[in-house]
Amino acid sequence: MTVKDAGRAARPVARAPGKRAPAAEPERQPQPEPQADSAELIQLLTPEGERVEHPDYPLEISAEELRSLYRDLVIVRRIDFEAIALQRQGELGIWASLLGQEAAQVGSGRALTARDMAFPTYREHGVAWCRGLDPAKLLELYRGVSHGGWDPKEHNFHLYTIVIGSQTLHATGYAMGIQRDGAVGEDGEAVIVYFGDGATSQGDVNEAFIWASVNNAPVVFFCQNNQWAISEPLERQSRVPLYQRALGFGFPGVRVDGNDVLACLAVTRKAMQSAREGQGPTMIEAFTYRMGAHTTTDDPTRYRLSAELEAWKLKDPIERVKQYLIRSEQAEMAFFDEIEAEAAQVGARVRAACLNMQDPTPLSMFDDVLTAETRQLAAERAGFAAYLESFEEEAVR
Ligand SMILES: Cc1ncc(C[n+]2csc(CCOP(=O)(O)OP(=O)(O)O)c2C)c(N)n1
Ligand SMILES: [Mg+2]
Repeated sequence: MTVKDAGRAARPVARAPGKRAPAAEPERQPQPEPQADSAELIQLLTPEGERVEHPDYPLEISAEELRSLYRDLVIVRRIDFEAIALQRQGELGIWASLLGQEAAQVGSGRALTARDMAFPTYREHGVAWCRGLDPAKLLELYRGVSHGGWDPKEHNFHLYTIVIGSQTLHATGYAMGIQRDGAVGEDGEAVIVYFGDGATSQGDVNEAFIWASVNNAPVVFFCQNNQWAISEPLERQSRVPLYQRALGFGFPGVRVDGNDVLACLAVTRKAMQSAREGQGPTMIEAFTYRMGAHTTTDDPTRYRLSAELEAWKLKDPIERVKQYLIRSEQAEMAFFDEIEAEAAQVGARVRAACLNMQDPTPLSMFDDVLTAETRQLAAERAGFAAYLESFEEEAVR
């Protein structure tokens, strides 16, 4: 199905009041809005909850699987709400909300096999859930009681990465490792790496595209285009739709409705299978919207219009699955109540876990820095220990 994503009003380029345009910026002739062409958006479930077919992405899905996806979507939204509330109450230092991006994350996350490896940014709480990571682990990082340390091998879910786009290189290197281990082919494994629309402007991401392409690496580049990189709108990142970037690097790019969990599942499944079989990388642009603030320290009302938010509310990723389940009689009303109750329980568990987290001892920050301690690290540890002891002496005096 072809959906035109036309109609996005061109936004004026924001400049601080009184600031002159940089002299180096050339005068531009008016150009068409880069994202407003009739790019094909792959969709299997409309915002109204109608199932539609796509010839390239046939998807057989049982009622049970559908209900299970709905459960994931509701639970991850609940975890997110709980974390935002905890931050507001001073229990977390900061939180990066996934609100609006649940379908992109659950759809792609559920397309992975246990052996596939996922490399997230800092917002992939829904993917973490699908991989089986305890959500409390994510909160440890945002509470500042750990450096984000979980064992990536335990759930094949790598550590959160704050340095924008750098994980695309890690993922590509990992994928090249899979190749060299001979784990590509029938029953092969592959890598998925998540990044944002803003990240596509980073050198690291472009280098990763080149490496992955020329090495035919088994990696899927999953870009959640949530339309914003903090306060920078998409049109400040690209003059072409993001998925078309892949073509210039020599591998396929597809744009999927990022608020459609079924389309995200089908498109990611196909791309991962192709990577596992040795057919190289794919870029998936999940066209979605960041419904909340960039993080809890951000105020989006300062740079974007509420009308935009209102338009995206109508495309809610959870509501359309609910409507479809009801309409196609694949769930009773009691099911939705059960899921609500379960989500509330998960939320309560995450909250309790957060409140029970112990502060680490200051010296523990030197642990796990390197596999073997160097003289320099030992000296830094000793210096810091002496510094801490000086407070005790002061207290005695
Ligand atoms: C290399 C680097 N530059 C700048 C930042 C600051 N920063 C944090 S998030 C962000 C925006 C990222 O936007 P996008 O890639 O669209 O991801 P989103 O947050 O929208 O999911 C920036 C610039 C950073 N963390 N790392
Ligand atoms: Mg973004």
